[in-house]
Amino acid sequence: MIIAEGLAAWPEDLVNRYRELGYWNGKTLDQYLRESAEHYGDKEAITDGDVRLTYKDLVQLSDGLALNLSKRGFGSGDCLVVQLPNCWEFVALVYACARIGVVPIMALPGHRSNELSYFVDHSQARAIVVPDYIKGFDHQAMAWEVAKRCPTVQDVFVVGEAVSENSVDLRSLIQVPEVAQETQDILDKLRPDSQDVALFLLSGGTTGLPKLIPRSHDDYGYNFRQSSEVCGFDSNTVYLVALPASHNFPLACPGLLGTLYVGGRVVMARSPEPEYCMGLISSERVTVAAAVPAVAQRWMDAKMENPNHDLSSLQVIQVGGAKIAPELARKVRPVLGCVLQQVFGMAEGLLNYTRLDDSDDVICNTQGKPMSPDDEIQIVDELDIRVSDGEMGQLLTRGPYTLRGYYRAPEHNVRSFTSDGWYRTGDVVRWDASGNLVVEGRTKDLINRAGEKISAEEVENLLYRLPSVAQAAAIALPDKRYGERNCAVVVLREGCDGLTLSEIRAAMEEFGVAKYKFPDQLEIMESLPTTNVGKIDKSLLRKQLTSPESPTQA
Ligand code: OOB
Repeated sequence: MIIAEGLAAWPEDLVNRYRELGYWNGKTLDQYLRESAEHYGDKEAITDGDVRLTYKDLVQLSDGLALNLSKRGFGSGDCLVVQLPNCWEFVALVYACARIGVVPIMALPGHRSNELSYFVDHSQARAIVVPDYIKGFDHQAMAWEVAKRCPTVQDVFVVGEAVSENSVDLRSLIQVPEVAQETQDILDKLRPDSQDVALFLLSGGTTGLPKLIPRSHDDYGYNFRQSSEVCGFDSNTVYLVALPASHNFPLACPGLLGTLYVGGRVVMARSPEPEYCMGLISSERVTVAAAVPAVAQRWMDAKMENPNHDLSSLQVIQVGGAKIAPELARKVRPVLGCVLQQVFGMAEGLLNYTRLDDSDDVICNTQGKPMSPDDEIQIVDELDIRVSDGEMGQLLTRGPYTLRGYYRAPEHNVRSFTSDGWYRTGDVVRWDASGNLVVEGRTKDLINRAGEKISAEEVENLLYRLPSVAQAAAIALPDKRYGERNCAVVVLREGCDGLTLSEIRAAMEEFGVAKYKFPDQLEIMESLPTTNVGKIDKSLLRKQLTSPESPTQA
């Protein structure tokens, strides 16, 4: 598969500019790890339960894996769908892929056969990497089901104890290579170009299934380097990965890649569960953790319930993925005893951070400002005309780490980008007097459920697969726990007996859809309101369903 054919490149003058300014420095992701190992070789890089790896260990193990992958025929431009929980093997795999130009597609542990087959088909992936089980779910069996449907898949790699005969035990490939110099020589010849795609992130898509976001070594390297700088990361940083590591936020904002770049230590948490994470923060002396607002809220509740948790090492909690309510933001310092940093980012690129030394007012009430002097921002109205200063409008952006097009998605790209390359974020924002952005809403039709983005259209398409559904709308309703919940509003076909939420959820399970996309609530109506152009009027529906008179508000 020649990836370059499906990519939209940055214009040449900008490529030159980003290079001259040193944003793009010609390094591949694995080179950053190698450089850290030169300075901090014997220092602990990763803590994952009982496993503690030094920088030297991590370099050697990922080189061993790179060598073994290349012996199995994987090389430049080959894609792998990676679905792993937070574990040291995930990190070794990311660096191993970077070393030889193999491109991981960062699937989430929650994805199911429906999503995985789509990623494989779209990227022509040659392998799928899964754990054996998570919470009783057999990922290996699912990977094989997908592999049977998708002829490009040649291997299923498994991390875990229960590796079946036809799968390959990934751990058996992660070895320290025997002759170091020989290995280096072989691998150096296989190193990709820094402009090549290093990995594919997934968009929080508004249409159908998520789009693939190509991130090059050059642009992603700048993403985590500049983030580390803005966030004050250094070799004393101990960073907790509590959100799924395949998300941009914990991966590279500054995330685990940014921590390893500065010689810090990464602590892998299997879940964001409050008691477990509080325990890790105190036993590992974690200094920085990243959370979505729903997780931050649960951590704060846990700390208030059990004030004995020792969080004295914690200096910063980064919160992003969805807007944190100012009231919750104000409680962070008194409850957790650390600084809050708001992160308004997107897998597509642009990252905004409140700065650590901003006033409490800015930290609690804004979503920060762009991290790069070369991030370009425009706030426009529906006609793409700039609004006046301080007015709300749609956020458009370009810059040294913001994509120019989704992978192999020309039709979608026409809608998501202006003709001169601005990415339409779908967020409605304004500049506040302090020079920071405030997120006020969005134009994109999705449900932001605890930071996971669910495309309304995708949910609707799934609902239409049910024989009893005549009309369907998926809408976001406010939710105490998740920030937003996914509400399915349905008109039934004449003569059908009815439909329940559990029937919908069972059908979606049958379709092989990720659980986080299942509706949380069902409303059956006689008809759906429409706008004057005949589209379902979702804002009216939302109003009806959230009004105090609504029966669902009881
Ligand atoms: C992060 O990335 P995605 O790709 O899952 O979602 C991006 C979208 C943004 O366009 C915005 O709608 C929303 O998530 N969002 C926020 C926010 N952070 C993200 N809305 C309000 N306030 C915030 N702080 O979510 C992501 C990627 C990198 C770092 C952090 C978050």
